[in-house]
Amino acid sequence: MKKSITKKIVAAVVGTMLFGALAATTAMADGQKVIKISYGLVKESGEGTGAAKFEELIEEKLGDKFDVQCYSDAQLGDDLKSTQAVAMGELECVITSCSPLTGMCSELLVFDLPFLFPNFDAADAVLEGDVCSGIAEKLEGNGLHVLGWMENGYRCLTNSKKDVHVPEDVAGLKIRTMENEMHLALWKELGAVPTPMAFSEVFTALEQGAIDGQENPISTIYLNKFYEPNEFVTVTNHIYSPKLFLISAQLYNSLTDEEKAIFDEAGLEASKVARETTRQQCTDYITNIRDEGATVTELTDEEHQAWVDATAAVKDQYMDTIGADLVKAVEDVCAQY
Ligand code: KDG
Repeated sequence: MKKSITKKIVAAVVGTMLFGALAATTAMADGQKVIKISYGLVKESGEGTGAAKFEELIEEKLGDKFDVQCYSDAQLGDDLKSTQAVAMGELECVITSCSPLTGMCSELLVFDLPFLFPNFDAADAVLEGDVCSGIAEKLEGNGLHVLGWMENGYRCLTNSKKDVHVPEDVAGLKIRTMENEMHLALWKELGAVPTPMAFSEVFTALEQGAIDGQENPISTIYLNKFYEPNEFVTVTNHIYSPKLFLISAQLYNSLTDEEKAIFDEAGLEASKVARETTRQQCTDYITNIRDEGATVTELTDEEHQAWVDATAAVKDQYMDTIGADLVKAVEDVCAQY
């Protein structure tokens, strides 16, 4: 009898100690909310630099409440998977290409139109203007709050087969594309064989010869060493790709007004740093890629025009899907630069 009472007392004491430890641990976690940022490129990329800047700003101003953690190289999932997790409130933040999200928000297809943005000033004016405010409202309805617009950059072609100058040169080449209907349509229109796949699978597919080429900005081509399996690089600049820096709307709406303002301000500053970094890399890395022994072809004005002409039909094909008004609004801004 006496032993069983002793056992019960010991069990009660141990249970209380364990509960107290758990409560303390939970209290620590509650004291600092963890904010995980998922992105697909390497830490040295523009988006990696932007994510680190956001982490610095939030921990400087709200470090007692939030612990920002950045996860590169699609460690937490590729663009679409991570964005879906953020929309569901299962993940806090993501930096993603717009192209895989067009099923969620068809207006984003406007950024897949070839040769729409004549230069970076036009891109900045659109990304910071009313056009993107409308898209942000649509995304809010999908559970996603826009903290800022970062940048993938102007997309360029790489391949393992030939030095490409004009559209006819890509006939028959198996070109990896993002999982996006307009990208598929564009390369099919040019006579290539478009092959959609997630970004994280591209390097291996190139190495194994499952595909002949891919298209991404110069900064991505260099940082992900695509010039190794693809010795031919053509600076087509055929599409300007922005990126979205998103936070769960559920999490954002749980913040105080002061916290929201700090998050929004940090998001804008981090996105500006990210865009500046990507642009500088896209300029500097052309030389780096040549130094690695790859052939880098920069188009003549005549060759550039041939690409513009050869891709024009894709725009007509998607005008209704995107919305003629939205396309015109973007073109009107771009016409000023
Ligand atoms: O996760 C990486 C993507 O966001 C993007 O940077 C890569 O444009 C890209 C692509 O081709 O998938």
